This record gives sequence, C-alpha cells and structure tokens, in this order.
Amino acid sequence: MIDKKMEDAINKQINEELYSAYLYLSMSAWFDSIGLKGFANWMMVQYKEEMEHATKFYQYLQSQGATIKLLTINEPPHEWESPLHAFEETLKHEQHITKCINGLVDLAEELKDRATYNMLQWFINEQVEEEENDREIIDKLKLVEGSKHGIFMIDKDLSSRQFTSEI
Ligand code: OFO
Repeated sequence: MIDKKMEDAINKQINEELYSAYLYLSMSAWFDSIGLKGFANWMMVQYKEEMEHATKFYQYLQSQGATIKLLTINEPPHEWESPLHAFEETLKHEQHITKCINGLVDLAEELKDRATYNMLQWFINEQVEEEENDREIIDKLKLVEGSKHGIFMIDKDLSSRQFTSEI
C-alpha cells in the first residue's frame, strides 16, 4: 500500500533515471565519435547503471501494487565542448538527481512511509558514490589541462570500467 503522492513521485523519478540513462548514452556516442573509446566505455557502463536505477524504482512500485506510468523522456544534448565539459555536466546532473532523491526521502518522512524510506537508503549511498566518481575524473581532467597525452592516459584508465548488475 503506497500513498498516491509517493506513487506519482516515484513514477517521476523513473523518468529522471531514464533521462540520466539517455544522457549518458548520448555522451558515450559522442566520446566514441571523437575517438575516446575508454570515456565511451565509462559512459556506457553509466548508462547501464541508470537503466538499473529506473528498474529498481519500477520493481519497487510493482511490489507495492502501485500503478506504473512511463512519461516522456526529454532529448539529451548530443555534443559537448570537451571531455571536461561533459564531466562537469555529468556532475551537475548528478547533483540534480541527489536533490530529487532527497526530495523523495522528505516525502517518505512526511507520509511516514517507512518502506519507501528504507528502499531510498540505497539511492542515498549511490548518489554519494556517483558524485565522488565524477569529481575524481574532473580533477584528473583539470590536472592534465587538455593535454592530448594526459587525455589518452585517462582514456586508457576509463576503458577498464565494467558493469556489474546489482538487481
Ligand atoms: Fe546517476 O544515479 Fe541514477 O540517476
């Protein structure tokens, strides 16, 4: 049994997660188009993680016997000024997602919805990790100051990221 307000808010969050997936898939395509396969791989893994986040919320609504409503997904940008710009936009986006998750937690508290509050703790931790990952890559990109050699070193590093499902 879930409050309609929470049902609507989680349906909206499914859309946010699907947009995140769309954004990172678009970034993966852009990185690939400029020859940075390692960055493209990192974004492809991120895309898969976001699809999993959407699925987690979807399955949670199902487990509560709630109604799932899939909303329109906005078109993401298709190119960025530089790898640094793409990662700055990624961090900005994740900070937005953190606010959305915090908003859901506030609503769960207001509604005394303990089951949803509990489910959201995984997302709270995940957001800390995601913002930290983005900041680390931004720091590295700033250190190399756009040097081609530096970018290729980071690209090699990011090529090793692998997707592991958590659901
Ligand atoms: Fe990137 O954590 Fe979901 O959206």
